[in-house]
Amino acid sequence: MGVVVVLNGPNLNRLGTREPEVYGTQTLGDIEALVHSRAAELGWTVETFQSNHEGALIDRIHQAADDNADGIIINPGALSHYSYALFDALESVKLPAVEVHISDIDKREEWRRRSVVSPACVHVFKGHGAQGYVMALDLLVEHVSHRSAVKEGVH
Ligand code: CA2
Repeated sequence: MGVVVVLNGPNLNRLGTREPEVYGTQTLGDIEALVHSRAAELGWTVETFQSNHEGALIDRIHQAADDNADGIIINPGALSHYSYALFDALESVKLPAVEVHISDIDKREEWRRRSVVSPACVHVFKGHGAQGYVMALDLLVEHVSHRSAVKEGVH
């Protein structure tokens, strides 16, 4: 049992409206429903938040730590490519975070290939579409459960 906060950055509220060849046809609501349903299967809870504002995302990361959440899944959108403030926020809270990109950013424009947020994350899923969020949840649950088992001396 645990709590994961799922964060989505700028423009991801527009998913499903344009560029289906890049981002698929699912809306952000569809993706959130998918993650909620996987979390329910695992007996975990998911809290979702989307913002087009860097500061609001940073505040939500701090809140996740203050609420003792177990981990963060984040698709920072284009902020991935330049927001050192988001990197610092993730580093400052020390919660395990998994970064998700719907598209394969390595195969797109040069400027999309680098994420400055990635070094603050335990893993990055790119190019798996909506399923990437489910993969991120599975990995986080595994990561957190393994860490508590090690702490308790169970191997
Ligand atoms: O592939 C991803 O998930 C991205 O994080 C999506 C961001 C993009 O800036 C990143 O480089 C990669 C943008 C997502 C929103 O863009 C839309 C474009 C058209 C229609 C709806 C959303």
